[in-house]
Amino acid sequence: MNTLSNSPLLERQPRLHGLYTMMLIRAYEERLALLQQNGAPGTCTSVGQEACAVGVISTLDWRDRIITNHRSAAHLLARGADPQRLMAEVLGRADGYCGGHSGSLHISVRELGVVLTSTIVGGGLSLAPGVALAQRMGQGEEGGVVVVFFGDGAACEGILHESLNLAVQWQLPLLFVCENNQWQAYVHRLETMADDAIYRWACGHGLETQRIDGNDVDAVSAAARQSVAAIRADGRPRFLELLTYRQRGHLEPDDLAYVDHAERERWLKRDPLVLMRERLRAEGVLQDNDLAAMQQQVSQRIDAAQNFAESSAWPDPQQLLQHVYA
Ligand SMILES: Cc1ncc(C[n+]2csc(CCOP(=O)(O)OP(=O)(O)O)c2C)c(N)n1
Ligand SMILES: [Mg+2]
Repeated sequence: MNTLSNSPLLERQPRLHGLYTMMLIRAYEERLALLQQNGAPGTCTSVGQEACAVGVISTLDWRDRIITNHRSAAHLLARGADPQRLMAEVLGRADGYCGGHSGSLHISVRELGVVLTSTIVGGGLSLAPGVALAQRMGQGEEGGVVVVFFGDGAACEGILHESLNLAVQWQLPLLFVCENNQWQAYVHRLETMADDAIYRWACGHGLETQRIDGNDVDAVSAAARQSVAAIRADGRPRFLELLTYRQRGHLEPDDLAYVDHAERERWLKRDPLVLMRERLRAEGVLQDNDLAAMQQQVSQRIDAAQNFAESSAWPDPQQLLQHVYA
């Protein structure tokens, strides 16, 4: 997980650690957005959705595997990815996790159990039952759970129902996590769904489902902990719909001209970082000086990540086809 060996405070307090990880994700994403506005390769950020990644992934252990999507950075950082190697990858540099060959959209990190990133919308859903079947057939660690993250747009594809059906039929240890962030690229979700309660669609296949406030990291982690424990106990799939909001554009730069600003304002008032920060303050867990120290450490790590990434070499052209053919 994140290297916080010099921060005993965070180690003592898992919820402070969660807030710290959300701050790290936010700062990483905002730095990348800035770099993209200045010509760096494009990526989709998950600003506003940090509580989903941190809430779910904080309940996993090293037996578990993750399948992510085009908003992959939050999932990777919550899993403990090094921001330096992640940023190097996104900038296409040799020191990145995949040697600069994948960018943010196709990254996989074996040592973190991040099996793949699918930028094909719904692609992760099509592969997740296979990964979970391999797990069930003994190819992973005993008791491991597979988690697939996908969006509300992916949920509108027929593949969701094929995956749900197979997961139930084959009794797969698979947690479906739908991050319903209200947007499907430049289309609002209510324009594409006759029934906007995605969690109910999974009920039809016989899964236990929950719809959770995805901006409340405590609520997300409680639901995920319960779901993961249930999957470990009976080997059957579960489904979570996390209601959240994509604060930035689909890609950078994006002037958000198509966005309903009143709706956006309502969601910004429920920013997941602010919610958690104020709750921990009210509980007396977080003091102002702790927050300042956390913010300073986050800023230093993001500056270091940018320096590392920008000074990393470009990949050797001779290795262009490495890992392309088996
Ligand atoms: C099969 C496919 N169709 C279209 C696209 C273009 N596309 C990329 S992201 C996206 C929207 C996906 O919406 P959602 O699943 O809600 O994820 P979010 O972007 O909100 O995280 C679309 C249409 C794609 N990558 N793959
Ligand atoms: Mg969406």
